[in-house]
Amino acid sequence: MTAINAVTDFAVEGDVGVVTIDSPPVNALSAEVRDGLAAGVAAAVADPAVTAIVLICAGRTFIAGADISEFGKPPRGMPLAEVQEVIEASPKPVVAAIHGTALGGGLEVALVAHYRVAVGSAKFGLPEVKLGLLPGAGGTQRLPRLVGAKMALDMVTTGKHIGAPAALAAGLIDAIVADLRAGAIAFARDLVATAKPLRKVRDLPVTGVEPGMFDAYRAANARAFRGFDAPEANIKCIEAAATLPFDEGMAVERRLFMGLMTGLQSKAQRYVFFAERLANKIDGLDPNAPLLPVASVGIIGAGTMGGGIAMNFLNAGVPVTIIEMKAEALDRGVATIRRNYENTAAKGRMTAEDVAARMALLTPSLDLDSLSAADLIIEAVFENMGIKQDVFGKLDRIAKPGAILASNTSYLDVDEIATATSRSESVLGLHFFSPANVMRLLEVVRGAKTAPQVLATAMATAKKIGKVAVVAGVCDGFIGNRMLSRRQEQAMALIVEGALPADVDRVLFDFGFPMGPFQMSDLAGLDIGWSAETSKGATIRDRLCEAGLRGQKNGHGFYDYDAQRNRTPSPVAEKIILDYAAEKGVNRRPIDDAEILERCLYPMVNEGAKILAEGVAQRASDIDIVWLNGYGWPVYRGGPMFWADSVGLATVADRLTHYGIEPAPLLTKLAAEGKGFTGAV
Ligand code: 3H9
Repeated sequence: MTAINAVTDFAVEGDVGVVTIDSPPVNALSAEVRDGLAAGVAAAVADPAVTAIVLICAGRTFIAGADISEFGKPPRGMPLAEVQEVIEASPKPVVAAIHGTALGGGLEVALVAHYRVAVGSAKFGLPEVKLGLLPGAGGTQRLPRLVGAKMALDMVTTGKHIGAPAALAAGLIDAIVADLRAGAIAFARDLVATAKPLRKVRDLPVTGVEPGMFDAYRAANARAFRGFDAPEANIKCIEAAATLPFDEGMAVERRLFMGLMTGLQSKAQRYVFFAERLANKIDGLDPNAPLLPVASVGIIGAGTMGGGIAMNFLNAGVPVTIIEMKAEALDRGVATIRRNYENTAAKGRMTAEDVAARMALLTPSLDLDSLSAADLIIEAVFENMGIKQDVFGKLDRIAKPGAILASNTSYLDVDEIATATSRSESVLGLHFFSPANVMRLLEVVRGAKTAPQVLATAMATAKKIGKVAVVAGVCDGFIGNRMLSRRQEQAMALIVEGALPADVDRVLFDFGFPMGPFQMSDLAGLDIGWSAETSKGATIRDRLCEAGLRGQKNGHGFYDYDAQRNRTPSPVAEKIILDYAAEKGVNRRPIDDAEILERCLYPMVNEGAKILAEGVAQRASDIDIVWLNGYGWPVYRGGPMFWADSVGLATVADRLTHYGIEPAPLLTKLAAEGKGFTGAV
């Protein structure tokens, strides 16, 4: 075996040259990997003993893509296109041997090999669209030549991975082997023995092209692609592959790739990729410290929240005991969980056995004592300090020593809840977002006394159940809801001063949110936390509820809803708003879209600055991850803090002052220094 460079080895096995890349963690195409690949293949070509070449990777995966951390930096090493040229032009057949994930530039390297073999567990994808990009190393031109135009469209616009069996059926790979190295070498030898041609994907025709297919695809996916630049650029590339000679298609791909690469959307999406991974890291905590076991979970409350939380654990194979006070509520909760699973099964996304296996992990109980053996207990009862403290006091007596005691509170003081126990070190908040089995975000609320091991275990557990977890400190509403409150205040003020709910919602929808604040209120229910007995008609919300408007659930809220949930502005709500404004002596005025946007979003950024300065969030990017995963902030705008950086903090501070809101000290300071929150723009 010869070392080609620090990450590449070359060995000759009989008559087959094996080039091995070993660049942890994911063999991304760094300058060293690119140089090593080219030099390794060149060495194999030059070696007279070698008749065929295998490209293989050590570690957990084949090449997982370009090295994203190199993007935007001065170029080093051999350009990928030249490396690919060396491989494709090899006079000896090159076989890519794939395990783990062949993604992005990694798959594009495999596509210039003459043949591809993989183990059965390997996965393939061109996920560049998720980074606001397109496969810029010939992926859009070569993939449709193997799998056809339709499947290529799906793969590049969604970024989804496909498994080895599907890849084999589609022609993306040529064989599935049990032992990767031995199987690939045998495959390569067989190519030579049977004198198979050097098969260059670029020379194949694109199959499956149908008239009108590209426009039909655009129309069918318009909703999913709304606001994003990259899906359209990806479609244009596949269209070019279908209609132009290979080299011209490559030129289109290169041009569109550069356009995306230099744009703000891709910058935002690449930032999000790393931000998501960073959120899992806790400052000052040893990532290798041992964790507590979480082999069984108790959940108190079988309502919408408790049931949704339970499903996360059942899905991950963790047994759950779920508690209610009354048999009727318990039965209802369990029936809802079952119905949710059965609906999923009816859509073909789960088998009847999967449903049965999950339900078998669920133990309903009316007795809090049955949580005595649980490793993690999550309380999801009514949002009231007295009730929560009562539950935690009981848990203190029941739970085994070392059990983690978590509250799903969305606003309350976790430290105050913890005082009901004699073990504050075991208490923390786990704030799930509704519907808890669907939403990816989990705010992990660190109390003043929460033990580091408890916190680290909560973060690891979140990852296990597929959540994106962000650590938050104790404060009213933590990171997400605390910022949301600022937006709500402004949205309500705007409709008093002259805008209508539909104006505010439209502006935020156009910005990229899935819905605006008034649609969101209607969806959640206007009467959450409202009661007829105590209502004083002091707010617009009180008055809407007093008039019987409850939101989507009774068909009337800020909007009226028909049976298909289509909405039209409610004249009743509008009259209530106008009367309220008149009563307060407000002279309503026209409010333009720019003001709506600035007043809804800049105060949130301002609150984010306070959250950061107080240490409630560890870093600005964590705040962005909360808003991206919990509240539908458009990913191509990177989150509120990244977005504020892209607008310029001096502008944000000026406009806040203009609207009579005092900029937070951190915002003022960074603006004066010409800096941003994230350092990423
Ligand atoms: C591309 O290829 C463009 C070309 O078309 C055009 C070129 C001209 N680069 O996710 P994990 C790091 S665009 C740099 O926790 P997992 C990651 O930050 C690229 N670093 O592991 C993390 O670091 P740390 C297209 C990368 O097992 C560590 O590796 N490719 C890259 O859950 C482990 O990552 C993609 O978009 C990278 N490409 O999942 C694939 N990838 O430990 C992106 C990972 O310091 N990657 N890192 O936090 C993935 O989807 C997942 O990482 C993967 C492994 C499935 C591979």
